[in-house]
Amino acid sequence: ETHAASAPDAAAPAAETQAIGEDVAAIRDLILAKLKYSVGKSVTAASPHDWFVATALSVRDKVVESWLSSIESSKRTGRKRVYYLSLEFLIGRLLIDALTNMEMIDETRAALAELGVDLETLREVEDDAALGNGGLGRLAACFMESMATLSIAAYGYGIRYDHGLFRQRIKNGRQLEYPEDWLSFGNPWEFQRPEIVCPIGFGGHIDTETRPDGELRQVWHPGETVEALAYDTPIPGWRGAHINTLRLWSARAVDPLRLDQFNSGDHIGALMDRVRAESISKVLYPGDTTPAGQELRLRQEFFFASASLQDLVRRHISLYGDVRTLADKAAIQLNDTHPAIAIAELMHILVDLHDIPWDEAWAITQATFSYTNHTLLPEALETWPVPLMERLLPRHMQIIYLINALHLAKVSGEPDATGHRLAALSLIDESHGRRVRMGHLAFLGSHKVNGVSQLHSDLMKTTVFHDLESIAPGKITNKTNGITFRRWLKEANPALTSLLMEVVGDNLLDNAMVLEKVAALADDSSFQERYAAIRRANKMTLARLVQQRIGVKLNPDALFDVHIKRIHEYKRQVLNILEAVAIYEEIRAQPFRDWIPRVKIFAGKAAASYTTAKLIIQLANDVGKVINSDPALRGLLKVVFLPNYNVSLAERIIPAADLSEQISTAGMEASGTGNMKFALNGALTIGTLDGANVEIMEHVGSPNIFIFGLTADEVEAKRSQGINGQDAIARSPKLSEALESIASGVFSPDEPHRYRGLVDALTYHDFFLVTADFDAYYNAQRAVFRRWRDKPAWWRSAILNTAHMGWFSSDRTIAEYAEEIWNVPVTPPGRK
Ligand code: F55
Repeated sequence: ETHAASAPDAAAPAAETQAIGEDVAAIRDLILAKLKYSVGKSVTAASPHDWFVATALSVRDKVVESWLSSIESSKRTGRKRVYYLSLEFLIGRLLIDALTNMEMIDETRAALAELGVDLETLREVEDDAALGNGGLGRLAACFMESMATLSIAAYGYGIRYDHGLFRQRIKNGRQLEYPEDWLSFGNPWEFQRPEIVCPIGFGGHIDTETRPDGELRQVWHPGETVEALAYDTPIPGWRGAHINTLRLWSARAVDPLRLDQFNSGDHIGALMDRVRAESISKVLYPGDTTPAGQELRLRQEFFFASASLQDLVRRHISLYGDVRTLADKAAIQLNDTHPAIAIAELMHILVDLHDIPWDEAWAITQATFSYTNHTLLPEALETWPVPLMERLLPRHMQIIYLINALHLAKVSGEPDATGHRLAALSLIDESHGRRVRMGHLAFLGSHKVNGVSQLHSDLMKTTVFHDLESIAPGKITNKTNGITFRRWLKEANPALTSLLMEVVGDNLLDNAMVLEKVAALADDSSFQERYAAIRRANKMTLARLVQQRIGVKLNPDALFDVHIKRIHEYKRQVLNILEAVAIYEEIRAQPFRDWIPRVKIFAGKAAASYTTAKLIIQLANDVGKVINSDPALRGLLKVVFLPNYNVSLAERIIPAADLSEQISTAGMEASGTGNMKFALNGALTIGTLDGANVEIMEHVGSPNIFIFGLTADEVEAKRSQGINGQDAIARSPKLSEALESIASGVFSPDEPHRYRGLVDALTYHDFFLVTADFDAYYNAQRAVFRRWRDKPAWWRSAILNTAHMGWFSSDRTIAEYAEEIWNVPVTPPGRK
């Protein structure tokens, strides 16, 4: 050691190797000890899963070491804490993530190799934590990582679902849903906290009592109580400098056996109560965009909001002794409206349990909360029927009425306070039965409200929040989404990351903006070659996976054109399929033109109840089946649908993509985050001017992205003239032919009319403007082909995409939330 310090040039490498050698031996011994004493297996009997658990527990030890210091230091410094409330955390796998952030991955790989174990095998046996539907849940996971990276004292609060998002299988081209069971082999990352138990009430009645000071107090006596049990998972930030806690709640019946009832003979009744209580955390609601609207969902929302608020208020009081300083020491971020009932719960806690006067309680609440909106789709805005709220949460419904009365009283004095305006501003929607507007509640109870891309935040002000914005100008701000580069660059694409680090230095993951330095090499042919070789290798790996999973052989030199995300009409997978069908017919007509070999890759889940989305999955599979087996194509076009899209599959697909499909109807995709993952890894985007695509274009430069189609304004104008597709179809022979072959059963010979309804809808009622955008999309795809033929031009564009994506790091997004919404300091990571 001393020798290395005095003679750094010659001796340093040897000393470093020796240090690593010692680390490797220590890690190897720790893994062996975990295998023996914590897993209870010998080296000879251990399965890959046993090795995974032993390795996870060994890195967890290092994580815990730092975790306890982080908790201690947050306490000592009295730092303001951030609470991220989300019904979803779409985490995926944690082994490689923890090893990466603790900077132990190379040593651990070597230690396992000494034991004859391959780290990549262990990576694959970990179940994804799929506690989310899509972008909203994945954003929460990226934010947890960036908050730790920036040393923000943050807690994630959510539900520990026994079953995450359903597993998807494809049978005869159709989606089947199977229960997901991520906990069946145990979860080595979490710590149960049996001492942290919060009682959660439902139903019952309210008594009015007189306080000693003569004031009245409302006392809620719930008719039913469920317990929330805490499970903590440490979330390490980059370089392990700071570790935060993800606290997930599991529901338990108050007295699981109710021996009195058992003894009195009603054991069925006792078990029913137990099942009812514990069903709250059984399963993630699988609808994205459309809210579920069922009682169980409202019970989930209140269960976790109440547990989290009780927990953080208790922590605040134990640290600072007075609940009235909450807003100085806590910022609570609502991930969409799903946890918005927390606003009424905090008012209940402050007013009913701590005797704080209403106005003061409301000021504390507004100063503490902020709300992120993720969608403008009217059918996706969460509302709850007043009668359901009155039955399940009678006191909270009273509180909401009072918030509304005071709010409407304030605005009704203004000169423009028409009945129409007051109806638009009210917390209660009276238009189809009386319903509580959770977006309005979240807006009123927060000091800041944000959208997730510039376009989306702008549209919030002119559409759903127009009236509310007028009474609180400046409350709506923009926080364009981001992604964590640790997972979506280093862990998913280690080879590319190493190449980039050679250019920009090894602080790439500390400060993503250094990526800009790569732009200087965009035309460097030897750099282009190395960049392209990495893509080629990633495509080979993906091709092997596709062969294994669905038995289709892919040509790694083909253009990999990728469309992966939840299946939804607004995301327009149908537009992409139509282009595939059009090209299929052209290749058959002129098989010997110089076609560009291309693979269309689809993946994504449809909500089980979303019939049209499921039909779109079937269409993709049916089209693939015909195209992939047509010898006339000589392999020039393949269409594959990869089943069971999830985080870990995305990590395989994205680094192998040449083209990224981001083709939503403009104005409908709030942001998108997959778009960022692709562009960072150097896929070119074909996309509409929607969500964050607009900002991606501004950063990567319009020559390096293929933008097409109607803008959000044009979509609005077009819709106001009618959404009949007949004119667009009549004007486009390629589109009419493609629609005709789908409608006539070319791809569904066993049931020729299977897609009649779908084609009729596009023809007569094309709300998502697929037909209106078809020609523009088709032409944009031809521009992609022309770029692909010019290989130096293609790789130049790809490299410039990577180079200019630094701004989309979730570290940047979180730094903006910290500064402009939470008022907490950030400490960027750096080399120790
Ligand atoms: C889940 C449950 C309900 Cl009830 C409603 C919506 C969802 C959901 O998953 N929404 C979702 O993923 N929204 C997406 O959020 C992303 C992160 O902000 C955006 O990038 C994306 O545009 C948006 O659709």
